[in-house]
Parts: sequence; C-alpha cells; structure tokens
Amino acid sequence: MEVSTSIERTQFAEDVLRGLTSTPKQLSSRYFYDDEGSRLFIEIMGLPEYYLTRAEMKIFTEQTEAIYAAFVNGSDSLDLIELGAGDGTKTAVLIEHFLKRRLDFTYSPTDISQEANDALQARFRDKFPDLRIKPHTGDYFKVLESLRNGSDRRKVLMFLGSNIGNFSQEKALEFFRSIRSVLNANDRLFIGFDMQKDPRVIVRAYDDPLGVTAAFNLNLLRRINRELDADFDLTKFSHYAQYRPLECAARSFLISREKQSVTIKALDRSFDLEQWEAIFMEISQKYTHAMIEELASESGFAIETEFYDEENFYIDSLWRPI
Ligand code: AVI
Repeated sequence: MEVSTSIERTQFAEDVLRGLTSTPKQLSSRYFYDDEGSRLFIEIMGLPEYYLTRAEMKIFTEQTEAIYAAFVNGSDSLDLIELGAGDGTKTAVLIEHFLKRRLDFTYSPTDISQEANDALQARFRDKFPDLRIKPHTGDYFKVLESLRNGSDRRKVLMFLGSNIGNFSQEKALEFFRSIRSVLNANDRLFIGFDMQKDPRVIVRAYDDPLGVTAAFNLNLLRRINRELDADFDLTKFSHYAQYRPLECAARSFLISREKQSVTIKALDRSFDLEQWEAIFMEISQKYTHAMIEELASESGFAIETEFYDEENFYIDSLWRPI
C-alpha cells in the first residue's frame, strides 16, 4: 500500500495547480505511478502493441556477453547503478550473467518508491543469494549527489526502458549533464532509447485496443480525486494519443467530452473545461541516431558502443564521459 509523505503531497498539489492553470492544461506523467498506475504499467509492458519492453529484453537476452564485455572493459570490478529500476526484469538477465562470470560487482537499484525498492530487493535476494545489493531510495538528482564522492571503482549507470522519453528535450539534457558531473572518466552511462519508426506502430503502442493505456492515463484523475479530494468524473474524459513524425514525439491527452467544472478541495478551487478541451498528459519522445549523438555530445559524452534489436526499433547506447 502506497503512503505518500505530506511533502510529496504538497508537491503533487502544487504541480496539479500549476498544470491546470497553464495553457494548455497539463498534468505531469511522473504522477502516473501510484500502486494502481504501477500495476497498469506492468500490464502495458505485456501488451502485444507495446513493443518497447520486448525489444529491450531481446537486446539483453541475445547480446548479454557483448554488454558484459562493454561494461567490464578491463576493469576487475564495478558498481552497477540503475536509475528507476522498476521491477528489474531486464536487469535480472544481466545480473545472472555477471554472477556466472564471477564478476566482483554491487547492484544499486534506485527508485523514488521505497515500496518498489523493497520489493525488488526481496525478489533479487531470493533469486540471487550471492548478489551484493545496495538500494537507494529517492529522487534521481539526490541519488546522483550521493554518488559524487563514492568509490573509485568503475560505475556503470543504467537508465533503461526509454524512461528518458518522458522528459522534455530540455530536461533530458539537464539530466544527462547532471549525471556527467558525478562521473569519472572511467565510468559509463547506459541508456535505452526508443527509435523513430512507422508512425502507425508507435500510435498503436500508445492507444491499445483493450484500453489499458487509457486506464493508465485516467488513473491520474482518480489519484487526484483520492489524494487531493477532487471530483473528476472519469466518464467525462477520453484518452487520445498522437504521434508527430517531424518531432519524433508521441503525446497523450485526456479530452474533456463536455463543458464541465471540476473542484479540487485541497486546492480550494475549481477549474473549468470547455467541451473537447485537451489536458496534455505525457510525452514519449522517439529518437533518430542524430538526436542521440547530439544529446550525448551536448551533455559531455561520446557514444562508445550501441546495441540494437534486429528490427532497429530500439537502442541501448553506452556513453563515455569526454
Ligand atoms: C515509462 N515510459 C517509458 C512509458 C512510455 O512508453 O512512455 C510510459 C507509458 N505511457 C504509456 N504507455 C507507456
């Protein structure tokens, strides 16, 4: 059962206020992941239309030894740090291989949710009794600060699942620059990017016929109702997903089906929505190779090695500081 602290709740209230008083209205997808949202996301990852998880998993299972060799590259030990570890299914493939190769390493999953970290730790302790696991709970930026004065063993930071796609371009650059500032020359950053592809394939991934993605978006309104004492009527909104190929960006919206007013008691105010007004919910950025190269060089990295799936749907890219 998720319990958010009052500071988190205040931040949530502030962000909802800022979002609903902006033009256009928006809500931040970082709040999708309460217990129900996390459950729905796991369901999304298993959908046939949501190719991202399968593509990255294939890279991990089919190129495990090559990834291992790139991570180790002459070092006899390393610290593997995963930002936003989630349920760790993909990472388990690497860990199993690293243990088999008798590599001296620690694994530090970091997640904003204590509950997610505890669950992952329990599962991995069970599955890999020999694994040295040191979880960190907290905001990515705080966790990065704690790495600054860490050991001088090679660190490999992993940011998988195309989570970077949910950042604006500006935030992505800021994030990579702050990672760069805590890394030494011998450390590495390993990132999962979802690539530009047939726009129809992308739209289907964000608008599945079973409506799981719709439920995932609508769940944020339910969360606002529960945590901020609001009266969103979910039946008056519909999920809409689009992909803009020139920007390589998938975006999702909740559309107000009628003119309505919503009251949020914790904010002590109401918000009016016009019929067909859109609330911008999430960006899922896709990438061209040139975009990845530019992000790397503008944040102080060079691409060292890349791992593609056979359809070129997805890349895991290993960056070294320059
Ligand atoms: C977590 N993130 C990478 C997912 C994505 O593909 O943008 C979140 C998601 N939203 C709708 N479906 C999945």
